[in-house]
Amino acid sequence: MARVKYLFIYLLLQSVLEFTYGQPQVKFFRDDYKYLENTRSFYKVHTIQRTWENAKRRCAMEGASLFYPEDQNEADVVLTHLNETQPSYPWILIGISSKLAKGVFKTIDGLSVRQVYNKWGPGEPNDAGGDEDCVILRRDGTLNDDKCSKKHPFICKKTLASLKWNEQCNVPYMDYKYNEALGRCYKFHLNPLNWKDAIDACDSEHAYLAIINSQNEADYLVNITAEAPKDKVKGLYLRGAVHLGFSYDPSENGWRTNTGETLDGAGYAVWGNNQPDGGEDEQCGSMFYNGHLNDISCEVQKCFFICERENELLNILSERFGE
Ligand SMILES: [Ca+2]
Ligand SMILES: [Ca+2]
Ligand SMILES: [Ca+2]
Repeated sequence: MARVKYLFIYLLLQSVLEFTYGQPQVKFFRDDYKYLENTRSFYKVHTIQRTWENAKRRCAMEGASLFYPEDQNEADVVLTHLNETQPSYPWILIGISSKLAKGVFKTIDGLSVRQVYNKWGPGEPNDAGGDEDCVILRRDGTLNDDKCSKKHPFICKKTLASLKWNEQCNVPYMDYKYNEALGRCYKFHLNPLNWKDAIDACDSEHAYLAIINSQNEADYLVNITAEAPKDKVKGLYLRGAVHLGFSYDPSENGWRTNTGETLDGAGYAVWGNNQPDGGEDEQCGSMFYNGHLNDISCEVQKCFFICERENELLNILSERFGE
């Protein structure tokens, strides 16, 4: 039995070490991205349709970029992949636009369209109505300029060469920090968002808006908040609080974490002075920089926020070694 156990641990360590040292061999970005060897890149077909700007932002939030074909080969490979996964989509948005200068089509990384795949459809780009600055790739492989305000499916792309692996947190995002005592990873987001958008931002990193489950965790979140270079962030946003994963649930007539627990049940319910104080205007959750809870608007105020993530692999390891 002991030998079987050690063999298992050995194999497990082996897989950890591959992640750590074997980066070029590890062809994994996220489980929702498909690796295509032919272009040595990962792709995700997004089925929630978005405007061009929103699509670009969503890909960036996932640590990727809005796809455009670099050449005929990539156009062929990705259209084949699209055919196999979403055969009903007539076209997708791609990372080429003329938003900066009318008629001058550039990729999101600043290349002229002439330097990349640029097989326009007949008569395109025609700038119909003087209002077509965002490019779509049709199923037949031709490009068309279309209105940027229209929502379409799109693809995010990550090259293998640009992939960096955060070995401690088992994610492709280097800014997640592992806390050994808590067995969790956290990221303090320095781009202020409203509560709902913060949920989305954590979700795009396969994490969730942090939930405090103990005084220790509260202390740690206070620490990383104190250490974050917040003063460098200019602009209009609410200072003094960070969004957390809880909100008011009218059907329960009480506060619940985003996993559905009461605050006491989750393990931490220390409110700030006179909080909650916002009534119907403040039905989402945040934490003052000192760790005390505060109700906050779900959509009005932008704040910093913290994402939390469990590290499945490390959990397995600690379970196995701890038994
Ligand atoms: Ca057009
Ligand atoms: Ca937690
Ligand atoms: Ca409040």
